[in-house]
Amino acid sequence: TSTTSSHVPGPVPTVIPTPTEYQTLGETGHRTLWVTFALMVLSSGIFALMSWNVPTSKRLFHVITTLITVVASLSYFAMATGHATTFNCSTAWDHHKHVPDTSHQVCRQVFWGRYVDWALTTPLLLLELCLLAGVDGAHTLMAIVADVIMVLCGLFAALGEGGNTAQKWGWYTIGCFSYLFVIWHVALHGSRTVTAKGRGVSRLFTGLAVFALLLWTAYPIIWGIAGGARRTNVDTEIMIYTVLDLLAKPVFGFWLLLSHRAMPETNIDLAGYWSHGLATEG
Ligand code: RET
Repeated sequence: TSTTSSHVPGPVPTVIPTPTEYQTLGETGHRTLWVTFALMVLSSGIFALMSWNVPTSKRLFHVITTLITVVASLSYFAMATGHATTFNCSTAWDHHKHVPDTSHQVCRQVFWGRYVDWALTTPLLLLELCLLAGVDGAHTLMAIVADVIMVLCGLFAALGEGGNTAQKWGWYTIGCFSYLFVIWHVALHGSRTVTAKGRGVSRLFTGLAVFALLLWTAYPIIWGIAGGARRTNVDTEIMIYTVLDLLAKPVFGFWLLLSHRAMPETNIDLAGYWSHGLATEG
């Protein structure tokens, strides 16, 4: 006699598959990723060329600005070729009744490459603002650490439980508090220290800082609507982030480097630091 269950008479167990709705990028989103990659590469090339006639000791802002668009180029290359992405699946959400909709699940495409990009480039953007304003190292470092925590919170929120969970919105909330800490540090200390650098630098810092503040604040709003509540399709999300990224990186960079060229008092002399390290007291 056989002992395998296939010989046991009775009802055949059946698995009822949960219908799945995939929210993924389409042709428009895909093309947008490639175009953004090309624009980031082009900007990197122009930024590198802009440092051509600048002595190495005065290239700090050029180096940081170029690095920012180089990292963005890598991130967009990864996303355009289908890397740095995954699907986050959860039970669907009924937006009218505000309850889970158990009839199907939703798997939304998450481009985690963005968070790798942001974790590297937003600290560099903050560093530029702090260097421009003359913010001390301690406060610059605190702002940068809070900024990295902010981005990691966004990553955990994006990759954690997919539905409208306390976990997801908890990470998001912690991220928003970290962001407030960043603004507090850069705006408060920056506006205090920049006055010593004169009117021109003050005006430039204020312009760049307000521009950055408006743009940066759009990111958590878009995140909440698109990645968080899943109220837009993936292509729309890609296009909005592209506009923000182009303004926050290449446009910000051109503004900074062109103004910097016309304002010798924005130069930062690292020569002493490179050759002697930081001085000790006493
Ligand atoms: C997240 C979600 C968690 C809460 C907050 C966020 C803020 C993100 C920001 C991103 C800025 C990106 C930039 C990219 C440059 O190209 C992570 C979306 C507050 C501020 C400037």
